[in-house]
Amino acid sequence: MEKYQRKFLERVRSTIQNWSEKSTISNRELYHFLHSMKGTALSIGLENLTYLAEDLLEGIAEKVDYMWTYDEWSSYIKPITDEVAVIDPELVQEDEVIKHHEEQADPSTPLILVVEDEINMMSFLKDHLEEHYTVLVAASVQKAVSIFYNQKPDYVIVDIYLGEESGFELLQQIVQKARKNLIPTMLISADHSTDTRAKAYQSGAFDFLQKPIQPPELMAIIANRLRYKSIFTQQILIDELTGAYNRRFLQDELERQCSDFNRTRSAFSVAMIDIDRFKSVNDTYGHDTGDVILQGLSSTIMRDKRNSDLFIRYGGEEFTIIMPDTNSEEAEVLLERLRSSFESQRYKAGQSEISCTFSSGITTVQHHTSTPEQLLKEADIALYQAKEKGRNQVRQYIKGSMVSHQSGKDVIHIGVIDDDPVIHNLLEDHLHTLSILNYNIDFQTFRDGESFFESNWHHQKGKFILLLDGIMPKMDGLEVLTRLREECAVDDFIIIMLTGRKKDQDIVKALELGADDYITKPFSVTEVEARIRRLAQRLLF
Ligand code: GH3
Ligand code: MG
Repeated sequence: MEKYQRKFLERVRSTIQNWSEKSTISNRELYHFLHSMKGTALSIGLENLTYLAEDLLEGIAEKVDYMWTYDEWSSYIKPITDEVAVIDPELVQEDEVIKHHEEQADPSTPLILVVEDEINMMSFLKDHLEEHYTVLVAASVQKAVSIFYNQKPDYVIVDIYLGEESGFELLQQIVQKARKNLIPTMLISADHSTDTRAKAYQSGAFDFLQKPIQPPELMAIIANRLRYKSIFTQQILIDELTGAYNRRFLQDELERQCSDFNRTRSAFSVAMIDIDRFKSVNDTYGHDTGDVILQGLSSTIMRDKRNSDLFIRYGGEEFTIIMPDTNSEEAEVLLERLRSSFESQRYKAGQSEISCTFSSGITTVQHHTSTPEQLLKEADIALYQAKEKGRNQVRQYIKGSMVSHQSGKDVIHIGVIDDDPVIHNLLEDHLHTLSILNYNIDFQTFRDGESFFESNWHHQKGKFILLLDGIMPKMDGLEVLTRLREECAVDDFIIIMLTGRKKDQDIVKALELGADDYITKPFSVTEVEARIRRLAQRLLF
């Protein structure tokens, strides 16, 4: 941490030095200097500077077009220069540095989606919920629907009043899926008339909470629902939408098969199936049509598979088939038959008829040491080779083969756009060694939006996590978001805004423009790391 402090202080000194060489500096420069100090200093253990910067910022907000003379600015920031002069970085103890509580990066932490367009309420809910849960926020119905389908939250809180839109509109769009997947929803509103409450429950909301919200009540309701949901889902082994077995069943069954193999030596095979370009089906025809195709795939396979084969929904549009007593050739014949059968199906999508294909990877047990995890990984490698070779095909896993690093899903790109090099170093040191399952991390930092877009980094294949500073001199965070949305599929991105102010109106704009979350500066790196880890797990499955 000393390293960051030194770098930070060096930069502060050099800015002050540069200013001394000019006759005046703009208010914008001064604002930016203080704002960035406020955002960074606490994260690297220089909390006094954060507090000083915070106080000084308040005094200059109104002087928008003001030019500061040397005497003016140097006396204005004197508390900071005095503080810098007394800091001896060597005296700072490493363990004093992380001020915030450390979160455990546990991907099983429930995910709560908060749909709210009013920033004070949003940050109030987020602060309380984040003590126990991972939280994603959406400020519009459209963004909420997309998070709902892509991130699969465990609980959804919706404000009835969403500016031009209404929470009821959102509920209408997600209620069926929420019921099927046992995702409880809560409506919140200042209007708690009997009519409104009755309408909330009739629309499918499980809970209704009246504003002002009392956190203990909110937390108790959610904890209750999640406990109930978890007991309930533990007992169900069938996926509601497709009728296939669910993932819980998969783990138990694979363990059973592996131990059977150790006794009997009778080969068995495992196939992974993934629908091709399924995202574009959803994007073009809507999620309801997507669901019809998932059900169609399921009924095709249930009809054509052999009785002893076990068909499981692995997650999203990925399925697994366990084929007992089946060698690799037999497995390939079966999967080829299923592939061609699915390919020939037609589904109604509005006025037109569409068809879909899938790709599949197969592995066959050869060693008594095979574990469920290993088998799934092998089938997955073969699956991605099938995708790479052009999709709509079945591939066998060949021992020792690896997915090449350019092949899409095995790389997670983590990018930081922030004009503060100290933030770069700090995040880079912590994040470039981050390991998320078997994925490679590509870590990149950018000083501003312009260099980000020039680099074309965002046009690579794969999934992206982007940490985006809200205020930057050249192209601010909102401009970056707008342009990003025009240029690529933001669904492959998780965008986290880094913001200096908790109740910043720009947060709402950022969320409307496609950001998924925000973190207030100063932040703790461990907290950022935990957040990234959790969101990445969700992005990948
Ligand atoms: P690829 O050929 O590389 O597999 O492309 P893809 O578009 O199928 O892959 P990607 O993983 O990008 O997209 C999968 C999509 O599946 C994203 C998600 O919205 C959608 N999805 C996951 N679960 C469900 C679901 O239960 N219903 C619907 N309708 N869509 C789902
Ligand atoms: Mg797919």
